[in-house]
Amino acid sequence: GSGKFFVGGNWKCNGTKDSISKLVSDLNSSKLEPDVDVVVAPPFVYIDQVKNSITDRIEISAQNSWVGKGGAFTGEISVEQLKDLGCKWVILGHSERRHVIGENDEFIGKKAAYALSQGVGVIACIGELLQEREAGKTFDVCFQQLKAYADAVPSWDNIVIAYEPVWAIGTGKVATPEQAQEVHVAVRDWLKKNVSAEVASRTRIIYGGSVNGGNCSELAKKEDIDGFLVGGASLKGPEFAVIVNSVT
Ligand code: G2H
Repeated sequence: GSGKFFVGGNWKCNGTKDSISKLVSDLNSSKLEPDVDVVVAPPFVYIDQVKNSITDRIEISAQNSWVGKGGAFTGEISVEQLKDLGCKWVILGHSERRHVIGENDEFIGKKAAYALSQGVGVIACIGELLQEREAGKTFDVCFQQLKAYADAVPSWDNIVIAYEPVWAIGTGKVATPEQAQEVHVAVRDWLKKNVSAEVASRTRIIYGGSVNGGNCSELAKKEDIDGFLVGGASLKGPEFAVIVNSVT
């Protein structure tokens, strides 16, 4: 794989002050392999609580950010505010934001560029719908989403790509290691042809979609799987630790 193994926990819209306090204490007491970047993405309203109680070993990500500088944008959260709370990362282009909220490629690309301009790393999600996979369009869809990032960002230094096939998200239907590896290789080739060989070899490409403590180690063995973005299984501290420790 490329670079340091990277495991993110995307808590999505889950948790209460109490459940998050328990999760943080479970994470603080779990043994995590040293050679892994570990990141958790709490809901905005709990970021401060988490940052103030979690070990420095684990970095904080937001699940979304506003597309530019803060101001009169009711209900939005700016990158500046995320930085103020100690966030190092933001997840952008998640399928739930693309397909439930309706964010498009161009808007997501602009968000990525703005976050990077403020020094916040981007977990840049891509992935095809089931009907797109069945129509043989998996690579086309992923490449189009990648191109939107590439057109917008000045550098790939602070980007991790998360391949998350939409049919595998929250469904319990994980991609096989071969299915994930096939797309990861294609993404790396795309970067090589369209960005640079250096960016292609250095950029981490992580897999997301129903990763759990039972399926992570087979996936982690694949050459081009450089880590995971974990949803449901990241809400359980001990299971998340198993996934972090699946680094090979
Ligand atoms: C994919 C993933 C985390 P889950 O969205 O981003 O969620 O692991 O629940 O499928």
